[in-house]
Amino acid sequence: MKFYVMTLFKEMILQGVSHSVIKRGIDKGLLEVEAVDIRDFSKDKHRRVDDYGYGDGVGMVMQPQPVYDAYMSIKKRSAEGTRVIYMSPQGRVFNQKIANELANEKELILLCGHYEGIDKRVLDEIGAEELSIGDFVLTGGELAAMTIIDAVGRLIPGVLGKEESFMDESFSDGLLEYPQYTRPFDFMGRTVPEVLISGHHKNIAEWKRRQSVINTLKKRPELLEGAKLSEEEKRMINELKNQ
Ligand code: 4GT
Repeated sequence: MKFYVMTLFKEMILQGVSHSVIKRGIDKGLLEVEAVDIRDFSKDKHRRVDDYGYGDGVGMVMQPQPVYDAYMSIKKRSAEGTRVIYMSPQGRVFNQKIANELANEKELILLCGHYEGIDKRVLDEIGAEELSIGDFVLTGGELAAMTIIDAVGRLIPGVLGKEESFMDESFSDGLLEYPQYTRPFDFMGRTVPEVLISGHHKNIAEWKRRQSVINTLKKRPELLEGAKLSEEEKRMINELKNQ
């Protein structure tokens, strides 16, 4: 999968994808991230890409022409129908379901704004969809774009190792993870739950599932609405709720 990132801060994007799992995905040829500097498309002698907002003149807005020209430079060499996603707090709020949906795309163009944002006319002209990573304000879209690349990139087959992708199946049913433990068995008098060292695989699987349900009920009860639960698990939740 290829991500084009339109940005004023290429180094931030390239640095952000040069570690760990995503870097390995790139090295294996499964992922590609190309950062395109919007400033390279400025026609201004000082390479400016922003100007005062119309109206009260408060705040700086990114001008349409450099964004349009940067987009066209990508469009002519990208796959037909490639979606353009403008990272914006006004967008649909990103979640695992959207990550799965985006992982089916061959290529994506992620557009990052700065200052007060980008002139609305160019967003309309290039058919940009808006996507938010949560209800808070950032100084630029780059951290949001990097979040999308990370969450979507790790879903591309082969990007995660065998062990890592096995682990992942537990969030896909809409529950939070169970708690994790590693050596030593005793850390400052706190020991690991006995079932985990029992070697009894069926009991371990049941314990993990139960812990996931308990964790979700305690920390994010609203997630249980959309979770895939057995009749027994539904009974268990009602019991826990009444305790
Ligand atoms: C928040 C988000 C985002 C911003 C988010 C345009 C100028 C938007 C600055 C940018 N803030 N981008 N994608 N919650 N700020 O996703």
